[in-house]
Amino acid sequence: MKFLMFYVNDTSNTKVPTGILYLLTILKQRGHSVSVFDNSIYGQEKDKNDHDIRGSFLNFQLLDLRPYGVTYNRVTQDYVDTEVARHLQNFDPDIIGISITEDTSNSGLYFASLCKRILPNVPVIVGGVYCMTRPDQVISHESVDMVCVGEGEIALPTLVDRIAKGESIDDIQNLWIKKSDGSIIKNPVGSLIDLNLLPYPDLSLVDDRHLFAPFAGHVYKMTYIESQRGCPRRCTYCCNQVFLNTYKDHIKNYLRRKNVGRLIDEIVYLKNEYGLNFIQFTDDDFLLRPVEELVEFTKLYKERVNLPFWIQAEAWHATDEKVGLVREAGCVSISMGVETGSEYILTKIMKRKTPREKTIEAFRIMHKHGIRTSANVIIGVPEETRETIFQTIELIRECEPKSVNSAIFIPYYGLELREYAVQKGYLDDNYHRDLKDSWRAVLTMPQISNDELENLARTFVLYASLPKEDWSDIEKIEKKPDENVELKKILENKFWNIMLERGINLDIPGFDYDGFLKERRTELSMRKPRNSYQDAGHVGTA
Ligand code: B12
Ligand code: SF4
Repeated sequence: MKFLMFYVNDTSNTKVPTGILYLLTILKQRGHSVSVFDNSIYGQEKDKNDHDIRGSFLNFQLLDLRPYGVTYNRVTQDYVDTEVARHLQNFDPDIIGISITEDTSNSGLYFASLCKRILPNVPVIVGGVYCMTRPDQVISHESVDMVCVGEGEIALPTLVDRIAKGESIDDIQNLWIKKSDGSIIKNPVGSLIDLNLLPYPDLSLVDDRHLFAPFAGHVYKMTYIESQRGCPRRCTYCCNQVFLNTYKDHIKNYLRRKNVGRLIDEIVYLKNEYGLNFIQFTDDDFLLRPVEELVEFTKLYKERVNLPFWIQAEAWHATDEKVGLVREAGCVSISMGVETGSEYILTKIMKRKTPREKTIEAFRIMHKHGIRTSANVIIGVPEETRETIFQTIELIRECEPKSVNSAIFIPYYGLELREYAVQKGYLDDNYHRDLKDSWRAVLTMPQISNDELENLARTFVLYASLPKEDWSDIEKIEKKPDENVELKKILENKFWNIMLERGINLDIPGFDYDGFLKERRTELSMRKPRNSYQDAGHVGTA
């Protein structure tokens, strides 16, 4: 069978989409022919993409990725539509899959309509996290035939195999199926996949621009590795709630991890096959692994992989012993959710159980081990006030991370905090996240306006990093940015000097940066030009 997958990614937020790759690799291994239509490379939303906005929030220094071949074509929707039609004609798929998040669901469903217009008899299946929160909305779309309401690694290959054999597909777990009379079969979610049984992702299936990404001031050739899936906690603003609710009948098996030996084999394979020189783990909390496993991981990773890597961790598990182990293995940077400095917001609104002292201690430990740290905060949750935001600023000042990511709360479907916002009248029950809202505050709360929230998000890192004597000037650029352009430049310069001194960027000792770029340039010079359209270029993030 020929399976075509749409990777709907309008913001050109690159990096390898792990889940989709698992699905395609499994299908390919089963003898099916697979192809990807990836709209990341068209840069349709490039005037205001996440990278640029986060760069303007001073979350990191923007880097020019063009020398590494990471360029995009700024094109119109008509152009993309023609490309889709050409792809459909050339590949002539038997089944079409579309992967969406809430933000990209409008685009994804637009592609579904386009496919149906061109190939009306080819079934369309839609999957991705949004389908776990609003399967009814997705299946009701006239161009959608099936929705994957859970993990896809068993459901999708079963579907494709059965269609190939002409067998019934009506009882496949995790799938909702629309029948010709319009009725819908809603199969329950089945058991969770054992991560050890997954194939090594076939990175050749995605455009190699997804592999060249910036980190802390340099570009590396990297991929995401999923060593663990799930999180045991239930913070009210986090997508893990969606997964836990979806799999409420399988909760005991929800949090899974790959065996260390299996994990190392996969990384060694990917390193050798694709010439990777950096690894990022997607795990929500890499340090959840018990110490014995981290000891084994450290030994094998050093011996067999020996590449710098980045993880995310939760303060509870960032103990001296665990941080020391991953540091020894080659971990250069840890990203940690600090979220808020307000005790009330933390415990009552976010329902997070990590006390502020624990967070401060975790940063102290990570710095002691020479790890570059990055702190993530969320502002604008229900009941947030200017005062609670300044409590967060104070906490960040105490933690002294090397970089700070300030985000505004997004009320995605399926989150407890969204329900709360609706109940309190802060959010319209029909609110649906769209990319046009990127980095916008969307709740309507009496105690703080959205303008104030957005202005604070934009200046958050200045408040959190510059000496307090600068705060009155920061307030001027927070409140009247247009009238204080020069002042903004001066403060931003001062900020970069402080952060560069503190270590926002990182030179990995012994890494041959010049050699790597030269090698990439040679590789690119031997390639045929990608196409004749305007090369808009791209700046990326760390
Ligand atoms: C790594 C990551 C990225 C990477 C890779 C993206 C990717 N698609 O893999 C990058 C940096 C590119 C990225 C970008 C974005 N991300 Co992101 N990302 C993640 C993260 C941390 C892990 C994703 C992952 O690997 N999960 C594990 C895999 C196995 O699960 P999965 O991708 O959902 O796929 C499984 C199923 O959903 C299903 N499935 C998926 N697609 C399809 C398609 C078909 C046909 C079928 C049958 C099944 C199926 O099968 C897969 C295997 O089981 C998640 C959080 C999380 N824990 O999931 C956020 C998350 C998915 N991202 C999110 C968002 C918002 C975005 C962006 C919109 C951000 C932006 N404004 O640019 C873009 C959109 C990109 C896109 N179109 O996917 C949100 C989505 C929220 C929501 N409710 O919709 C999440 C949940 C985080 C959050 N804030 O809550 N992201
Ligand atoms: S600890 Fe992190 S990953 Fe886990 S539920 Fe809370 S926010 Fe989500």
